[in-house]
Amino acid sequence: MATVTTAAVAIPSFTGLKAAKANSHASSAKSAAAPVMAPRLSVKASLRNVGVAVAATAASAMLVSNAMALEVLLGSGDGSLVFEPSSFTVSPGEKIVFKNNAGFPHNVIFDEDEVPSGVDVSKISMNEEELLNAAGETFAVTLTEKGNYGFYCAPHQGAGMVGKVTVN
Ligand SMILES: [Cu+2]
Repeated sequence: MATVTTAAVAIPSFTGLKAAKANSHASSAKSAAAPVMAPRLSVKASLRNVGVAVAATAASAMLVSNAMALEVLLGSGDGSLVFEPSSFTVSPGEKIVFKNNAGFPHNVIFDEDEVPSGVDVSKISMNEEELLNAAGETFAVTLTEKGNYGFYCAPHQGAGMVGKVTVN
């Protein structure tokens, strides 16, 4: 919240200096060069301040989105065909991000026999034919219905690439 306040203060002051610079240009024809220099330096300094404020705001926004998402790796660090973690709990509405890590292609399919009643698996799964082929590719899903969900990777289900998530 403090960073937002900083940005709100810095940007209007920058705009004000820009206007001051324009005014000094208009009057510079009849005045000496020296008075024009001061506003120019001020504009540079305020530009730097705006840059810092914007960067700080972006960083705090990123922290917020990270706190709201759980990351699940597709393929473990040693190359095993598993979800990591393969069993976890999230809050209703918490974002789950499945991220390609090793042994791809992978995908994420929720098992229609292992979801709370009334949940449409086609709305929370990738298509069976759809695959994450490159490192770092992601599939994100948000589950709102409380209960236990089972999911698997279609190409590697037979190899044991299955997982469970509890929404509670
Ligand atoms: Cu897989």
